[in-house]
Amino acid sequence: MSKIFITGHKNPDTDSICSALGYAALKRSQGVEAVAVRLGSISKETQYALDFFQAEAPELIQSAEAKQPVILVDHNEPAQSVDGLAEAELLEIVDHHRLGGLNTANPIFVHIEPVGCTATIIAGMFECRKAELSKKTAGVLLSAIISDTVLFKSPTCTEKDKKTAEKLASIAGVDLQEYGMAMLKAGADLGDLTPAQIVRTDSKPFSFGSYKAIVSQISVMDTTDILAQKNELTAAMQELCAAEGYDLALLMVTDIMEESSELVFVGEPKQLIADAFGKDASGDSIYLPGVMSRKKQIVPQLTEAAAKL
Ligand SMILES: [Mn+2]
Repeated sequence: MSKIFITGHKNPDTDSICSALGYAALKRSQGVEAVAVRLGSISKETQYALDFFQAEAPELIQSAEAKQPVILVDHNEPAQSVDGLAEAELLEIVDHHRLGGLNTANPIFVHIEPVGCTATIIAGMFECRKAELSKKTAGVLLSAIISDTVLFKSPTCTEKDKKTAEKLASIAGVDLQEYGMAMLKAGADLGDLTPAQIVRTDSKPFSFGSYKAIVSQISVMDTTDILAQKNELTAAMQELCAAEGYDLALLMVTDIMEESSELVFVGEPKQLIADAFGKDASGDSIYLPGVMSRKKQIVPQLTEAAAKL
């Protein structure tokens, strides 16, 4: 069998990159030929984590060849996965998202658990398989947990994520709060990102009933600067819908400090957004206090509203 590719989702976030690296390290420690790959560019936050722990970024691939053995981490929806997945040989899924319509020819290993981060599951696998966790891998997995749980502030965060992060921080030799804030700050630096890049960086496609939507998220320490560009952002979102055939584009502008999101949107039906969040959605954005999680506080609400529309 050729080398197994372990990949996170398209437009990879820190969990998708770091869980792929961590799971590949675990597999290799068990004598399995596996390599982490990625389906898109590395974000500033992820780059900060990789640099800090001197880890190499996974190799970028465009698609999977037929029969290529593949393991999916941090996602399971084919629309978010590697092109060519249907013809590849899917071996395993390790994830913490909703199930999203995958069919397989053969029985496969699946570990899906509703915790805050895929890396939490993978750190647990190191423990139960009695594999040695290096400082580098511990740091990389820790970074994913900090990112996905927004340093434990996200409602997706569980006690298990926290406990795991504490253990990983002590192996990696970092102060959890200090390193965590520094990493989140690096990721929240918009720098020279254009509106088109902001909209595409951390974005995932979904189907809500018969509607095709793309839901993006950008997390910042202060939303003032980014919301000042709302018109440019909505223009970029209109373009994205036209180019890729989405009915709706939504962008969560998440304020890490305030623990809230401004949900910016374009497209139709706006009624779907109004119903999902119980707000007047006739404009181009709504304010959602306490909302930080796409997976738990945006996608299920839209899914449910679409079923009733
Ligand atoms: Mn994740």
